[in-house]
Amino acid sequence: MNRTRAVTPTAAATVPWPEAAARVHAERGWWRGVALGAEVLAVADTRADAIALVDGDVRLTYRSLAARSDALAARLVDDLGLERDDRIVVQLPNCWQFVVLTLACLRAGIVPVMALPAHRQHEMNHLAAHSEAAALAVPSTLRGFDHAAMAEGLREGSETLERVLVVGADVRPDHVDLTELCTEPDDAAAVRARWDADQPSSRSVAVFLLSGGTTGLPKLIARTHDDYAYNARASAELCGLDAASVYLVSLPASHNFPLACPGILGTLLTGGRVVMLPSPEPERAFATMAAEGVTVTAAVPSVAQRWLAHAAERGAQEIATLQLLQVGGARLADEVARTVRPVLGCTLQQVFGMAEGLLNYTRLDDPEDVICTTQGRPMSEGDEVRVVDELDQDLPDGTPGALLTRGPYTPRGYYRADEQNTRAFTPDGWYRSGDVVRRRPDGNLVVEGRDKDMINRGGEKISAEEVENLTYHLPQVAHVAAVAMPDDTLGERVCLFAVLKPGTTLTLEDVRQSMATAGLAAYKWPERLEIVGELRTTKVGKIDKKALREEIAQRLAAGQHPRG
Ligand code: OOB
Repeated sequence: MNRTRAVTPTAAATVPWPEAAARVHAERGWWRGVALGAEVLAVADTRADAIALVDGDVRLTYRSLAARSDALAARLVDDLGLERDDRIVVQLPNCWQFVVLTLACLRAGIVPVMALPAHRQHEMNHLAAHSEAAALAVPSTLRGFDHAAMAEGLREGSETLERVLVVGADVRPDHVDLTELCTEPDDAAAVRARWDADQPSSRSVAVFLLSGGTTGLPKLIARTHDDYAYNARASAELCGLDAASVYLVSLPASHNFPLACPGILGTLLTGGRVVMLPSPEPERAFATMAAEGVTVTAAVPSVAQRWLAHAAERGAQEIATLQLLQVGGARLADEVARTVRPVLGCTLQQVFGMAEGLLNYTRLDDPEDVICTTQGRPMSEGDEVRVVDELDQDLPDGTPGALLTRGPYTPRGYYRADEQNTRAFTPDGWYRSGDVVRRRPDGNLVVEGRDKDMINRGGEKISAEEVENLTYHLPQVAHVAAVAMPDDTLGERVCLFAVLKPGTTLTLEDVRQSMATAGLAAYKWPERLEIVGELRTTKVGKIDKKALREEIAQRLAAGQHPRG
């Protein structure tokens, strides 16, 4: 390809594990020194005729999935000019092409940046720029939005983006039809041999995940082949997956939870079957679980609640094959947890995880009390967890404090983010999760809250700073604070407190319109605006977000209308 600009090698901007830690991870067998794509293909060889992937009418055997992935890897390089270590921002809905593309990237050592379908110009532009991506993969249109047009706009404004890959009908001549590139090759053995002989290093970056976000723009988390393979493989083992497992993906596939906890990759590493569904809407999710004999799936609490309501009304016959429902991404209320087995007839597993690494799971054979009232305990013997006070002093079990963690699948820093890393990681490599937890004497963690400036809207993470920064673009705004307000269905939504400049007015619609214009993903737009005379501050003069959260919670409880 005719490169207009040299880009940073991923290794140059990735914080590695210290060599001593890496050695332990390898000695303990957590890191296998094998590229993740090769590990999947080794399983595929033993399950060649079994169905690996289902998306509507499309059913791919392991043989076909492997051949298509290797062929796509070759086409990305030979036909499109992509090179090892190039980045590609992947913004696809849950479709079979997502899986083929991800595996192709793992085989060729091209690094997917896992964007969400809900992202818009604001996020996509940042992801492409920060990763210095050479390509984008998008649907042509999705839910009425023209992703291909957005992608073209991004390419025009970018120095690195060369290729736009599109899934869907009517692909423009200057874009690449990804589905066509995913066809089976004439000579599967040849492409297989090519990538077997030319594998990316297991220590290199396999995928970029997005951080839940506390800063102005989303950060990138570089997950290596070694660590991400372990993440998926150990999760699959803990969840009891095997070749008979059928895993339904209805959360956005690019999120760590459905991608590798154990998700798509963990299922493929055990020879099971992955079923892709574009949304968790109960009617279709239940029908799909019935048709495909789904045995395991993942949901965020708000989705689990919709499924519970659906089953309470219509019965759970359709999901009779479902053995395990994983719920995570946000706090599941104990009362709701207790209804899962009686109403859905399956085992509940609580998952408290993060794209940054650490995964906590309740175990399948835990007592009902542990499953329903805790968020589980670390997956790996290699996970280190500390619960500390403001001075980073360890707290005794039972006392809530900030969760710090290190381990074999928790990277030691964000990608290209030296300044943020000094805040988010301790000098000896502990990740400050921003979660406030209590550890029980049995080792299980209970999530009590958080000390990070993030709003968790039904599992979708929103950085208060990102919302505030965009609000400051409005000429009427003098001061602003975005905080979480409680919500029955989603847990939290964004409430904006604003102080206006004298003589001006502002409506919620004005704010949302400006965010639409700025190209911010819609799930981040504020859903309530409170105009106030001043923002309460703490003793040290910082905006007192805790007081604002309490204030809006009280106003909602009292049924009061927004001020302004
Ligand atoms: C998952 O990953 P992220 O990166 O979208 O968000 C991580 C944050 C955690 O730090 C915590 O604040 C919150 O989401 N969270 C939970 C939770 N699970 C995640 N808060 C309370 N209870 C839970 N069960 O959300 C994620 C990644 C892998 C697996 C599952 C979830």
